[in-house]
Amino acid sequence: MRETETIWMNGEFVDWADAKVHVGVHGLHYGSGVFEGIRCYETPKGPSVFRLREHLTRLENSARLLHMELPYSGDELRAATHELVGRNGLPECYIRPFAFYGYGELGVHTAGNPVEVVIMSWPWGNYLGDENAQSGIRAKISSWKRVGANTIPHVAKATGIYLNSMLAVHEAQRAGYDEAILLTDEGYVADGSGENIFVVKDGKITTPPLSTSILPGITRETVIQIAQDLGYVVEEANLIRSDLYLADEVFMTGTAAEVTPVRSVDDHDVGVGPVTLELQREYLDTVRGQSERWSHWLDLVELGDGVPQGARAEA
Ligand code: PPE
Repeated sequence: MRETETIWMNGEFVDWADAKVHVGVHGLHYGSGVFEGIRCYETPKGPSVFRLREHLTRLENSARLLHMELPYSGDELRAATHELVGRNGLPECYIRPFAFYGYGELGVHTAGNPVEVVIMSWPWGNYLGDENAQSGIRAKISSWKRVGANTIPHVAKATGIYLNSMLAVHEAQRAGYDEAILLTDEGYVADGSGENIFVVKDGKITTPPLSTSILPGITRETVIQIAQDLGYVVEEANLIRSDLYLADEVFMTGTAAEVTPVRSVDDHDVGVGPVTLELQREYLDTVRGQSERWSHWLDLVELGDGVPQGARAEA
């Protein structure tokens, strides 16, 4: 992780090195936290956080699903995010808001523990590797099943749930693959360890529905809208592993992974295809403010006086 200047921690900016917690925090022992992954991109109008409000709404929903009361409103977290990006001075960065039960009582029940909230930002390239974003990744179906909807609410981006992803990606990489694809207990395709999945077959695009225990990805929803706008038919439907093997194209989406082609699944070559590359190009144009149609998704970072940073730099 590349360190930056400052971290927003419980309402204050602290130096990167000082953003510490005690080893007794509840979240560390039981994975009782919720988080977000967001990206800020450089656009012609200045640094712009992509779909910040949607990410903060998902953070609030994740907290609600855990009966966790966030001590800050979405507007406060949005302002803090803007200020953090401005202070760290990085026009392109990854942003990680994170809320967890802090120090107070140990024991699985969370009573007696304050909710702590932090926001970090740092530079982060493509999750699956910048080269893989062009040439595609090799994926493997995991022997670990995606946690079911009645095990942990998968709609929540909760920290503890990521043990499921960690086990899957470790297994895949130990076997020489780049990324894991998890199936549900029933055998339907769910998501990658940190990405949603799409299949292209005969010009039609299909992605698993929310009922397959996926995280409701904001990039997933973004790519569905962009694809429909380009005239593609996009369907949310159950997929089985053979659909991946026989696909014309497979790709993954995520804030960190952006749009990444999958070139093989379990050694069945799929190849990197034109639909994936077109959607990847359109997605990157959109997040970097090159597409008027979707400019409402860009949340321009403003400095304290309300002047967008880019405008100030030009002045
Ligand atoms: N599924 C999972 C399991 C997941 O973790 C992510 C995000 C997605 C789908 C895509 O969601 P969205 O980013 O809203 O399009 N994974 C984050 C990286 C996880 C990590 O910290 O590592 C991310 O992309 O930020």
